[in-house]
Amino acid sequence: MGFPKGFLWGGATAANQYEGGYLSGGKGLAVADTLTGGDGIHNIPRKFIVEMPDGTRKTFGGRDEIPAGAKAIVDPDTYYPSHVATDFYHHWKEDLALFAEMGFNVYRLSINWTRIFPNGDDAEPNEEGLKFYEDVFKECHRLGMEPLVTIYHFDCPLHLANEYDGWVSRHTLEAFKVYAKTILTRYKGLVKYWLTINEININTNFMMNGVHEHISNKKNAEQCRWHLFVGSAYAVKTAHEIDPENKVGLMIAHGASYPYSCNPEDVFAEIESSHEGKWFYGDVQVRGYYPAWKVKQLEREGIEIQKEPGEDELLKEGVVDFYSFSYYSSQAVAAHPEEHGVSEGNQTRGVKNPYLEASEWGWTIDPLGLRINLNQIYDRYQIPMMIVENGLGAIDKVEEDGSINDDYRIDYMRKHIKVMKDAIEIDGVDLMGYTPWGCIDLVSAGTGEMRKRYGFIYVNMDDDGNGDLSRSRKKSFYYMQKVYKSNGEDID
Ligand code: BGP
Repeated sequence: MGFPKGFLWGGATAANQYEGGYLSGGKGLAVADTLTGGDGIHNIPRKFIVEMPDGTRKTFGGRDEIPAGAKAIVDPDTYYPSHVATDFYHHWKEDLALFAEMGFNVYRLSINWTRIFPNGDDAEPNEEGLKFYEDVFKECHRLGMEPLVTIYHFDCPLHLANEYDGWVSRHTLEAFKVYAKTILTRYKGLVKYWLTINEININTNFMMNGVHEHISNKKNAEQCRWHLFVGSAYAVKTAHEIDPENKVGLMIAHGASYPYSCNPEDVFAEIESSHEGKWFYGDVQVRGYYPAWKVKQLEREGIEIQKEPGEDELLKEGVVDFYSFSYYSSQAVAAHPEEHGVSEGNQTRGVKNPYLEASEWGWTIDPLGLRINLNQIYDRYQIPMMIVENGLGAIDKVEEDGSINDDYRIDYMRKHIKVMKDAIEIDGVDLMGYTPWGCIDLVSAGTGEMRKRYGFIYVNMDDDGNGDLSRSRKKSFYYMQKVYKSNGEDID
């Protein structure tokens, strides 16, 4: 009963939101380094400052289209949260020790492509970058933690974005293959758990991937998706060739979604939305081919994806070993959404669900939705699953004595861990691990804020870059420690 022996307990971070050291050790610029902070509660988006083809400067919202030929830049007078972030680059030993103290036996982190290849497509990798992660992985092992490494987490090299339109271009795919093979080779024996492309379903076609015209140009968006799928399959296949011990997962933002009502129109709207938003990405990476509805859709819209010989086969050869996903909240879907209120989500929007409460950022809190997901995914694919992100983004208050009493976060974690246990014990799903998001405070991907904190460890840093970056344990730190050290037995 309960969580199986050897269950992977840990936490998750991403280089562009956590590492800082944005030019240290030979690192190059990534698109994320050109994104400012925003304000998620007041709907003020992150921004890009870009140089237009005629040499003038313009500012765009983080999800806007940027005209072809325009180049995102780092403006010396603007504050960019990723440049220091919460500075794992200079605090890694201290942070890894805290993770181990919390009881982690796995730690999910991403490798910053531009630390290894500063422009993304350089002829030789940067040894200083390779050595940095090697030291981190060795320290993880010394402390009893398996690294779980995301190869690509929202960090398209800026050079590839500006000069090649990012993942729309085959050049980016080819550069990614070299990058993936380089790290898979270098870290053989040090890393055995890998994730290919973070939240492949929501980052396929926005500027984070370097793609300029992503809304108006559907053909580009589909080509971008194809390149990401091929890149992911290549990474899986290569990982298996380099070391048959390697286990590789996909990474999908898999919020739960419900038809708004039992009106068949709402039910069908939900099917279409889930097809497009989630299952498409799972089907391709678990089964190795495009689902029938997508083939029909592409035909109907006259979109012909540019493929190289052997790529269809590669999708089949590079199917993943496990299904890993992020889960924060759920959404309702209606055939006529304009008749209902809006509900925010992890880079997505749905219809307001009257049965659920939401966080300060408008993300619903729905533990049972996680159990629904675990059942649906397992029913569909019958492969092991891992929850590689989950958690509550909230404003924390530091008391005069320095304590942070985040009972709201403990409550969120407890309810989600409870349904994981139910899904294992009662539903019989094969769940192999749990790495909640932002186990230590870091920059929000969606809003660029620091005050939207997920951590069990507090970092003294604010939205404007003030703070001494000191670390302290929140109340939730001790709660998670108790859960982890009891292998999920003690969750009350
Ligand atoms: C996912 C990303 C993470 C992370 C998280 C929380 O989209 O994989 O990078 O940031 O969600 O989202 P946010 O930071 O917008 O609150």
